[in-house]
Amino acid sequence: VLIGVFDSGVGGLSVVKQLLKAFNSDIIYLGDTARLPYGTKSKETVLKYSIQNAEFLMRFNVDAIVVACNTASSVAIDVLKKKFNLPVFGVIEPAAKLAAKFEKVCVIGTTSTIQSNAYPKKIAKYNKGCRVTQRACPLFVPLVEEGWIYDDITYEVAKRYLYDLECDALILGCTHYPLLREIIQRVMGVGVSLIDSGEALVKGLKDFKDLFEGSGRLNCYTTDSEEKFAKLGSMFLGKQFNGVKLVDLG
Ligand code: DGN
Repeated sequence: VLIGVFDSGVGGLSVVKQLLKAFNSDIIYLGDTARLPYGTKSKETVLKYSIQNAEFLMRFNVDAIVVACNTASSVAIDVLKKKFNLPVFGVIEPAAKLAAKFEKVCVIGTTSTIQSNAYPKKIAKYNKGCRVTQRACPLFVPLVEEGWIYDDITYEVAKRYLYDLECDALILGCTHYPLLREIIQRVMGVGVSLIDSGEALVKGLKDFKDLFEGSGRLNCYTTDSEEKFAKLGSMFLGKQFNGVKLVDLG
């Protein structure tokens, strides 16, 4: 059984890390680094890229596709589910379902994810009375990619974005944000539950064990520099890896 996973770049490897930990899945990963960031692009563009990414993964006869990117999940999941005749899993619904148990929820993500309203819509499906506040935090992505994870500047940026948010639970609605978990928790206070969208997705896959259990093989493809992918990627995966291949999606 082979799982295809894609993201706009290396961030989705934080989801791969969880999949390997929970199921030791066999994975083909595509990071579309040549065309990132998706978070600032239009819905139409992100949709087009998402379909191309899924078509690339289909070439490997994958048995399921995981959209490990919040931006792509928010705009493309329904189309992908209709277009491809296999199970397609995204990161929005599982996190929304967890968040719906709370009264006051905040969602942070890229500009496109927030503008799509994908999280509030899904949360309302599970709990109409839940009050949802959203905030785009676009600077978090480059800060993480710079490796400024435990940095005073990142802390100041987090304060600026989050200081006035009040909630019981906060969704980390972007692949990069779990790496800033400590700083975000410090700003929000210990009383706020942080929901990691990748972690929520993997928890929800317990019912699909047969599909996801494997022997932990990971093959990565990138649409831009292999070196950069490997270097940045190891930060998200939590370990070194080699054998990244370059692919041209046209
Ligand atoms: N992977 C994207 C997301 O989860 O929304 C973040 C990276 C980006 O495209 N800006």
